[in-house]
Amino acid sequence: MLSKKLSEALNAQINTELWSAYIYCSMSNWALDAGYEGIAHWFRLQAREEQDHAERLADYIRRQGGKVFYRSIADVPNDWGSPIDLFLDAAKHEEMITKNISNLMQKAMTEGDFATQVFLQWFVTEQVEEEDSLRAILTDLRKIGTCECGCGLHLIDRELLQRSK
Ligand code: OFO
Repeated sequence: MLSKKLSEALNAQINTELWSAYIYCSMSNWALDAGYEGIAHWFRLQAREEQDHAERLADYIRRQGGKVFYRSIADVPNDWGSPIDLFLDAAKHEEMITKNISNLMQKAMTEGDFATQVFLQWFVTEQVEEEDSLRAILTDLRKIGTCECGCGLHLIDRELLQRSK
């Protein structure tokens, strides 16, 4: 059984995950408009992942006797200067999500709620993966920073098109 406080905090995280999905949809849309098919595809899959995260949280709240609430989602940005700006924003966003997950874990520990700690462990691991994959893309983008013909960016875009899940 979830405490009211933890149930509210997990519900807030559902909203943040759906907001993340909304941000990544917007990033995908920007990339499509800018002609980066692979980047658009990568962010579209990322948006789906965030929706899955929200569902995972909702299922857990229900299974623990809590009530799920879907609240309004905040506006998201729609414009970026370049692919590197886009990924820098995404990396910053994921760092913020990691802090949120740590705060949730801290709350569960303070309450001695072991089930929620075990549940949140999956998110802790997931955040390591998400931050790492964004860092890897940013490293590649920085490496081609001096390439003026645009072929490096084209290759990265093609590579991102290969993402399958
Ligand atoms: Fe991108 O992370 Fe959800 O949790």
